[in-house]
Amino acid sequence: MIADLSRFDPNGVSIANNNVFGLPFTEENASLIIIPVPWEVTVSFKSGTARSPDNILKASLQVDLYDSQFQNSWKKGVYMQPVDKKILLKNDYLRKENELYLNFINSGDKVETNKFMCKTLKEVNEGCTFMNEWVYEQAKTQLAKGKKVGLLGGDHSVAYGLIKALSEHVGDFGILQIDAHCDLRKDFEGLHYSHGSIMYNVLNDIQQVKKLIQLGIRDYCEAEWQCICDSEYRVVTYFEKEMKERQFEGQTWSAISDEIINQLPQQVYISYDIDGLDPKLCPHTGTPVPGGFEMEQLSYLFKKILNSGRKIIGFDLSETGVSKDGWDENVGARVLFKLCNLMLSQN
Ligand SMILES: [Mn+2]
Repeated sequence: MIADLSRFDPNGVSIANNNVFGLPFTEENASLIIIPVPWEVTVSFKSGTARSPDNILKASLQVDLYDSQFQNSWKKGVYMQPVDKKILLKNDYLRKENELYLNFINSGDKVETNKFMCKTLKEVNEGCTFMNEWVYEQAKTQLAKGKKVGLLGGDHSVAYGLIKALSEHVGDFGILQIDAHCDLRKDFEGLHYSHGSIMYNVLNDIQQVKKLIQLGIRDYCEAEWQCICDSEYRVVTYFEKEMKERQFEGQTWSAISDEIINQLPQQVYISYDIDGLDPKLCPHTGTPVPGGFEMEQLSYLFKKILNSGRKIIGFDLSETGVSKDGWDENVGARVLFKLCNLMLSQN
C-alpha cells in the first residue's frame, strides 16, 4: 500500500497527531517500522533510557525533513509503533529488583549465600530473556511482511532480538558497532543479558554474524581485550586512542573509513550506542565516557558505506538519556532520522 502524500506539506510545522518526524504514515503503508523497546533493567549507572523512545518521538517533530543527501527517502514511509506499556511496567519492576541485587553484590556479598538474592537474580535474568523473545517476535513479524526494521532503546541489550530475527531472514552479515564500550563481557555482574554483554551474546549465539567492527571504544576490561584477541579477526576493534593518534599523525578520516568499510561484509547492521558520540551530545546517557565521535564523522562513514554498494539491513539506536531541556532527545532524534534515511534510501 502506498501512502497518499498529496495533502502533506513537508515544509509546514509538524502536526503532533502525526507519527515520528511528523510524518503521516501508518504501520501498513510505511516501509520502515521503528520498534521502541523501553528497557533498562540491567543498567548499572545512570537510569532513564527506558523513557527515551517517547521523548525522542516528541523531539523528532522538530527535525527538518530536508536532508541534502537523502532528499526524498522519507517518502517511502517511517512508522514508530507505540511504546508497549506492559514492557515498560515490567522494566520498572525488574529494574528496582536489579538495583537491590547490584547493591547486594557491590557491598561484597556473595549471591550464593543469600536465597532471596538468588531468586532476584533469576527473576531479572528471566525477565531479560522474555524481553529478547518479545523483540525477536516483533521483528520477525515485521520482516515477514517485507518491512525494514529499526529498534529504539532503551539500553543496548535490546538489540539481541532484532539481530537474531535478521540472521534468520537475511543470512550472513556484519555488525558495525558505534560505542564507547566493547559490550563483550560474559555474564556482566552475574546478569546473562546485560547491556555490557550484548555483543558477547550476539557472537556466541548467532553464527551468521561473520564480523563485528567496533568504533569509538575507549572503556574496556582485560577480558574483553582477550575476547577480541581470541576472535581470529571476527571482532575488529578501532580503539579511540589509536584512531585519534592516526589522525594526529596526518591520516585522514576518509582513508580510515575506507579501511573500515573494506572489512565489512556485503550486508551490514548498524548498532548505534549513542555513548559512542562525544558526551556533549549525550550528557545523560547511562555510562558517558570523555572522547568520542561527532555526528558528522559517522554520517560521512555511513555515506561511504552506501557508496561502496553495501546494504544496510537494520539498526538499533540505544542509550539515549532523558534530559530536562530535551537536548539528549534532540540529538537522538537526529541520529534516528539519519539511520532511517540510510535504510530508506536503499531498496
Ligand atoms: Mn553499548
